[in-house]
Amino acid sequence: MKDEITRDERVANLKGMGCSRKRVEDARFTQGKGNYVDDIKLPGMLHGDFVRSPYAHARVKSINIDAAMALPGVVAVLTAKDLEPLNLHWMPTLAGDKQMVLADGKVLFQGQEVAFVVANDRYIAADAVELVEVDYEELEVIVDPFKSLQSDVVLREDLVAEDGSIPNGAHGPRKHPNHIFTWEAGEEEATNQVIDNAEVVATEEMYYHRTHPCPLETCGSVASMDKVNGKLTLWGTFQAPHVVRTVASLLSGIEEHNIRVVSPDIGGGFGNKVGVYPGYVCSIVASIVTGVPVKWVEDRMENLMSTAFARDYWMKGKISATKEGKITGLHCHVTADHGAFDACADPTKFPAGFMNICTGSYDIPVAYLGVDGVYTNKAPGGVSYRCSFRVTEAVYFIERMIEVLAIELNMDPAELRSINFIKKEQFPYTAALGWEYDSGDYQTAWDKALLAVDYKGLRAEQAERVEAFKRGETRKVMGIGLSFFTEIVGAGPVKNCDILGMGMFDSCEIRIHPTGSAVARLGTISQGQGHATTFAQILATEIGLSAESITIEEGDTDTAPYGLGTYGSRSTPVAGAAAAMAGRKIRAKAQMIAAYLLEVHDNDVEFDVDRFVVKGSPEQFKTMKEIAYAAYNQAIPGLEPGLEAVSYYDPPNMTYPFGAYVCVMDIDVDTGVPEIRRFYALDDCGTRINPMVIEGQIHGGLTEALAVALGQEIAYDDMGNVKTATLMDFFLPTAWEVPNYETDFTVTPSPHHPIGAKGVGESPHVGGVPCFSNAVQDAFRPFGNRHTNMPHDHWRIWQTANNLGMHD
Ligand code: MCN
Ligand code: CUM
Repeated sequence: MKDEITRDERVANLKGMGCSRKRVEDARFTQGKGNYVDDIKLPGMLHGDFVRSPYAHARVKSINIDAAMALPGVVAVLTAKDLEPLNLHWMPTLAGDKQMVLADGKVLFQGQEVAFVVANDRYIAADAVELVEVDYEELEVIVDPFKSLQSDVVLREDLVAEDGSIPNGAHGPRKHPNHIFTWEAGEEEATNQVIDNAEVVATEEMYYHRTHPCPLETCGSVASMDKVNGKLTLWGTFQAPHVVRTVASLLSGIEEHNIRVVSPDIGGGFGNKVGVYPGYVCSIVASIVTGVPVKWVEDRMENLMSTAFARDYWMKGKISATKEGKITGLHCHVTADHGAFDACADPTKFPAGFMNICTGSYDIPVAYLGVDGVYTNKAPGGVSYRCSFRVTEAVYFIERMIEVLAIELNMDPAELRSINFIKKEQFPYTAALGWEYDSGDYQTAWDKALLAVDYKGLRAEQAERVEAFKRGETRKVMGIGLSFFTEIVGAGPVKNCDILGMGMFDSCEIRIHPTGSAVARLGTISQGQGHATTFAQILATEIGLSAESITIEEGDTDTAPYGLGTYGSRSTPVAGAAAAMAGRKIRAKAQMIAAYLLEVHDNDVEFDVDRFVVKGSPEQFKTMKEIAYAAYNQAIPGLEPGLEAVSYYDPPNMTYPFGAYVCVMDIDVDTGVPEIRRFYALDDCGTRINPMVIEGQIHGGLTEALAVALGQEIAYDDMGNVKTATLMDFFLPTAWEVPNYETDFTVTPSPHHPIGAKGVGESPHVGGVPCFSNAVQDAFRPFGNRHTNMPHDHWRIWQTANNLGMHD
């Protein structure tokens, strides 16, 4: 048989890996056809709303619901007392702690859930919230973790024994009633010895402020308990729907097969939707109590005040080096403010996430990390926000320490990085704090980045600008922000990583239809990352059917195979690998079918783009479409009918994407306004599945990095009031603030991933925050700046200039 199109055309038709295929989901999203939680409307559905605490710390003396219940349209008002008989007034957190679902005797942060009002519509519910009378007795508020560890005020009375002793927490002994855990990695004594005897030592303290992912769609759920068939259906903003099903079953006692959890379209997650919130539990209980569906959707203020925050890390570092700039040791201590309940979303064995990647991209012989988790009167949550489990903190820490060391050594910070990079031939590289980096070529990426921006030229220009400033010819200073990051994504080997005991594998199930199209279901869930587009591309290349004819489904636990969900940029490293492996199973069966049809031995056919050909005789072939049909209409000896496969993939290691970023900034010292002149981002995420989607991820992550570095903050006053709970106060960048990003790449495949791909979703944020911050700090370096804390908003930048005497 002669082919009508060329091989290149056949490859192009597949729209497989490497192709900038347009996002298939966007036709729906851009035409108002998305289906989000709040779009779900069920017959007879009721609406829930929370009474929340105005105080950050108070005893709840009484709750009077009479007036609220008397309001027409109010169906129920739930308090902790109602949940207690069901043992649902508290719930387990992902970090091994427990959290009040509704205030049980006291409140511990402003905005904490106190009562749940259920009414015929959202407006009545909101009115009734105002009618619930709560009698509070204010208690002393602690918002400073250092003070918390010194205070006589016990925040979590439930965690102190009657004799006053302090029982162990989920992560071992606790030093104080307000202490959560101590977590250590590396060798402290050996590190101290090296640092004490070093030629050069730089020390610095830095605060990575509290912030919030703030997805445009807030969190919400709709619960529907069908009492006739005993089935609970829960729609919600879940980044890990299967885990929610298991937890819901364990908590409620409803058998797991009777629970269906669905994540419909999600309007941005960014980590905010990993945690389990009281609203989810209350909507379930309310549906069980009332017998009709109950919806709960939070508003913007509720989202910013009470759901998963990010960061809030006080970091203290010491780094030592030789006079020539070779780093010899690194010591890091963190005081981690986890708020009122430890509800961080980390793999169980890692209470401070992967903070122990804080040796960064550098070959550091000895290191130590100690983290102390502390309770305060702030919202619980933690970790989330494009972070890869605290990797933003780790990279910010090391990239600031490098800059400070460069000042100490009076050396160029780009050169200092070069001197210390882990070298290409050292991979796989075992870092001092335990991780095995899979692959990397840092120097090549760095050289490419520095060349692209003409780094030398920029430094010369900066030096001239400093002189001009000193001569009084300009009021603008120039900063060159550098960052080189190594990410750790793809949790992760089941032997190391679990969430609530569930090993962190992931899954893909493929069903090929007789006409050669397919549906594939995965254990992950897109929140905007474009999985429907990109997973189909992996499968297209692996099984030889066009991506256009492969439907991707995620998020419905009744149909998708069990998976651990989407966060920590794990979808590509784990579910992407499962997709490739399932695709290969399809291919293996297809090979047998092809051989049968072509009347040759199995080993005499080979895969070629979209078909199996007889080796050495390319005119003899069967396309995957033909093979799919044969799988259903031919009786093939020794083979079952049909063409399906499933893979549960336990990755042998995580993947370690990396990148080199440069930001050039001009700062007006009189207004404190930074102007980003240039931003160059080189990312290496191994094999690239869809370059356009990758670029979109990078633009998004960089913009969120800009936000965090230059102004975004969840700030509290001493009374524990949240000062930034609206978008008037909480900085979300718009097109106005966002510069033009130049993206670039190198490709260093992961050696253990079936298609060599690493994750990328969180990389730009992880590398971006230190890059923007370093740009601000570098602008002031020639005037004596060493370190100033983020967020670098206009006021703080102005203050920096002022403190350096630049307004005199
Ligand atoms: N990709 C690719 N080639 C690679 C790696 C990734 O083409 N080598 C593509 C993937 O196919 C996928 C996207 O890039 O379409 C992101 O993949 P990956 O890095 O595996 O990350 P996840 O899909 O697991 O997404 C999670 C990550 C996280 S943890 C946060 S936080 C974040 C982020 O994604 N939240 C987002 N990006 C987001 N983007 C949007 N629009 N919305 C969010 O909530
Ligand atoms: Cu850490 S934010 Mo993402 O992992 O969902």
